[in-house]
Amino acid sequence: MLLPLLENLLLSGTLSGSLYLKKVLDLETWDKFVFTVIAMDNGSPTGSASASVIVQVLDMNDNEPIFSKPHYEFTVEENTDRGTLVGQVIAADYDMDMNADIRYSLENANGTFQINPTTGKF
Ligand SMILES: [Ca+2]
Ligand SMILES: [Ca+2]
Repeated sequence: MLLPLLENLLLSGTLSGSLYLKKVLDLETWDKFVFTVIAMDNGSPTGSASASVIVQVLDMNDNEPIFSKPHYEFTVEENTDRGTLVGQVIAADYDMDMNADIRYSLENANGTFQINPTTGKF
């Protein structure tokens, strides 16, 4: 998402021209800021110049994966062949790239089931 004008989030120091954060940024809300910086002198007539600024927000791993449901229930008949698909679980993560890469694994499955670490099928 792109926020074209940003008056209350970043502050330009009057003399130094340094930019400081006024608020904590969240990439999942805004990932890029585009705005214009204006420099003015005190002469008469006043002279001014402008420059465009782009600030790209980098991702941190601040979101946990979330399953599509808190509880899954599947059925499987006895004597079903090994390797038969029993079900699939799906989780999503609001971060980006590596921070959103999800790997599935099983706990307490006693070796009876195996899960595909990338698809969630088991
Ligand atoms: Ca994450
Ligand atoms: Ca993030």
